[in-house]
Amino acid sequence: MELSELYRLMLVARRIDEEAIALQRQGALPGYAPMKGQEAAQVGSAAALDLTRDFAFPNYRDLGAAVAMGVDLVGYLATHLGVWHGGLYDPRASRLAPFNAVVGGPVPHAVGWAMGAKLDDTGGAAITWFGDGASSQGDVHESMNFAGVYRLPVVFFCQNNGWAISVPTERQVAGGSVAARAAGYGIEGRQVDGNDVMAVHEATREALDRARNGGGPTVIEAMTYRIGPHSTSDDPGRYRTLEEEQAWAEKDPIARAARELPAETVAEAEEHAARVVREVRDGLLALEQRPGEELFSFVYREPTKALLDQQRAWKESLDA
Ligand SMILES: Cc1ncc(C[n+]2csc(CCOP(=O)(O)OP(=O)(O)O)c2C)c(N)n1
Ligand SMILES: [Mg+2]
Repeated sequence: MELSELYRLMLVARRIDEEAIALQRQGALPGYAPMKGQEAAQVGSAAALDLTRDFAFPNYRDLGAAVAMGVDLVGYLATHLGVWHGGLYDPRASRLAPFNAVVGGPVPHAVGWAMGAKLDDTGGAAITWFGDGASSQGDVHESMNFAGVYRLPVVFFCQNNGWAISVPTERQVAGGSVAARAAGYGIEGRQVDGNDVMAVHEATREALDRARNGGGPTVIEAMTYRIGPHSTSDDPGRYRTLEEEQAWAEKDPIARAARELPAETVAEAEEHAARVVREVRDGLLALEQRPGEELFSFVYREPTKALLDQQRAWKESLDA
């Protein structure tokens, strides 16, 4: 994919991200995890997927992946609205699993999917996005080892954004590198400049090709930065310096890509992003509440007695 196209996607992600924060401030969204600064890592990697056969497993901060994969953004952001179990988009059709708020949670899911793809010989690969903090979860180590043993078609894409809420990478990642761990699992590992969208795109394409061709898993560690707060209820001023924030703001992936593009391409992308933002905002605000009854549906195939008791109590409380 060309830089101009990746730029357009990154800018949509940036502007929707800003809009989501504004909607949270207006009370329309209960909470949101901003991804400002990580557009190149997310868009560059997601744009490398083959949506006819690959599948992606994101966490809570991966709006840029949803944008690059062409997911219905009203349906995607409905997850943050908390109106239903996960978003209101179709994960199967879009190839993007509902995002996971469990740190490290999507990683074993991707490995399980990759095991299925290998057994069924589909030729598809899985990708999962997770953070530097998530990389120290047991689930992530077990997943990498399992994928290494079975040589599964999966790309472990770590967005090292410097922080796990208020804990810096150096207190989270022993040995200093997530990519270096890959060697211990007998798989490929590499670090990329996570703010260089073309470099991320190329590295991910290579890793996905290798996975699809039986070459096994890859760990990619994209070095980037979370420019904004951890979430709309976080104040980063309490744990990091303004100098650090300013130094990284200068490496902004969008400004960096814009410097390499003609001014009219940049202006046209801005107009396009503004249009998308209007549509998404109108769509989100028009969403109706889902029936409360759905709180109890789809939890188990056969509802448990405890769940049925809760459902009854809930109904009685409405009648009271
Ligand atoms: C299993 C689990 N433990 C703790 C939390 C609380 N929590 C939410 S985000 C977060 C930090 C994750 O940091 P990182 O993996 O670097 O991702 P980032 O938020 O920086 O994108 C923590 C501890 C959680 N959601 N799930
Ligand atoms: Mg992090």
